[in-house]
Amino acid sequence: MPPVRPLLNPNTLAQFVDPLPILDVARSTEFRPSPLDPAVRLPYYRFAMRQIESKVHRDIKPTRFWGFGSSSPGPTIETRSGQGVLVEWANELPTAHFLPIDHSIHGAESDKPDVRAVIHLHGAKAPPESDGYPENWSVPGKSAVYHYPNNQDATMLWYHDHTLGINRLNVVAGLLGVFLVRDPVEDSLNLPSGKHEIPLVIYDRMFDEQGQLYYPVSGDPRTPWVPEFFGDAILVNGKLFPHLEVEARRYRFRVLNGANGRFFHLSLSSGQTFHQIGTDQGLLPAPVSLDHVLLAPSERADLIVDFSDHAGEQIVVKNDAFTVMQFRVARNKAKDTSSLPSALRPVPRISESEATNTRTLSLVEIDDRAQRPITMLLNGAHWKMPVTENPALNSVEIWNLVNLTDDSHPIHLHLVRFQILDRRRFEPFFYKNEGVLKYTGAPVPPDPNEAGWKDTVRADPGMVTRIIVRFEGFAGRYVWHCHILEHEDNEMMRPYDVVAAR
Ligand SMILES: [Cu+2]
Repeated sequence: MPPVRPLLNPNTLAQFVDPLPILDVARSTEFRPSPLDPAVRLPYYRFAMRQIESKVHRDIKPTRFWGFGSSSPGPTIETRSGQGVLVEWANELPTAHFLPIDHSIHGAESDKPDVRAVIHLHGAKAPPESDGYPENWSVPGKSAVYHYPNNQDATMLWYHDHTLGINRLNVVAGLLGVFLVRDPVEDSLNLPSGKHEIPLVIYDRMFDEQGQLYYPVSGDPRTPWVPEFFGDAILVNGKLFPHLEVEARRYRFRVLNGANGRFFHLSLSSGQTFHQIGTDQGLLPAPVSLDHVLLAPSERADLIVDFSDHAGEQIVVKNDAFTVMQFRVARNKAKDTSSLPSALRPVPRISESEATNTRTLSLVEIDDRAQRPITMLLNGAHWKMPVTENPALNSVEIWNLVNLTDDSHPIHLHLVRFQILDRRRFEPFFYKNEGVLKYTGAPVPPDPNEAGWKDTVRADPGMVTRIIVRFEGFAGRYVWHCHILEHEDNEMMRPYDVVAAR
């Protein structure tokens, strides 16, 4: 076993000594022809993945990351619905990886280059050749130009690495960033905007005493993969325990859980409620009042927090008992002309009668004799097996996600948005033995803040989670997978085909 480097204990650090970084918005400096119509010229961005150094805390030495340009998270891309953009994802990383690759994992065998990257724009309705298929990786010195048409509602998307077999390591290294789509419905709502609208990208990491990223390994050097990664240092926009000076007024926070495996359960130390106005794929029908928000990896919450009754207070964002960051509210009440409308955007329910197919798909964990996880599978199938999910373009399907494991898995489908129908307790042993679903509880409707368009759903243990999906946008090959990146890397991902009508 390699010696474990002495690790940093974040609880020994002073809190709230660093200001929250506000992520830069990328500026396009040129226009290039659209691949769909050369007469149309689209904003073109070049995002170079590079090894950088960044200070995560005043009292920690600079940390090596892999970022975009000079930052991790990378710059935010902002565009409007229907306004396509071109992004060149350029791999300018070094040729050696600094996190432990498991060469026994599919797609990361020793004959593959250590450093590979392919960027997926999570939640984008993008053509298959621009979706960042996990096998379409580039090595250092190469790049890929992707076209995002953005024919979709206003929401917060995010870009991150998706490379087969090493995705979990590339994301921990820092390859992630925010992508905002805006539209006229959002414009008409008069929500807090400009400096009063702030993306918060939250994820957990581990550091050694030298301030360098640490990623744990199993006890077996031949198979260093670990089934989950939970860091004890929670970063927001790349800082540990940051603070943000806010005015005593309403703010809009675009929150992303960018963690590999940690679920965040966030609240405010003031005990105040806040409103969720949007989810993964855009605005909810109406604001939902909450005192906690639960976010699985890759889920987004669009939140309105009103500090107007808290002038002069210091409010801590908590993840259960743990400290995430601090808001310092100014002493004087601020003028606030923004609004929190009672109606946001209608979300017409997809009727179950529209579904032409129902798929029952199990989530399975395979353990060794010591009950240590070896791999995770979707419906018992490995990545390399033939495609089994092949919905027709524009058809509606219901997917029953049958969770036979003890964990909650955030399941993400590329290309599409969907609605959650319900979750229902069932008898896992009977299903394993007989292959028949025997329900032991009544269907539980989605939480109020899940009642919008989603692209990731918590499939809770012991439950059948039903989603309804219209497969629209493009035909071609995509993937669906668990967004716990350790699971995804170790087989909990499958290709799927959207099939055009003949
Ligand atoms: Cu999983």
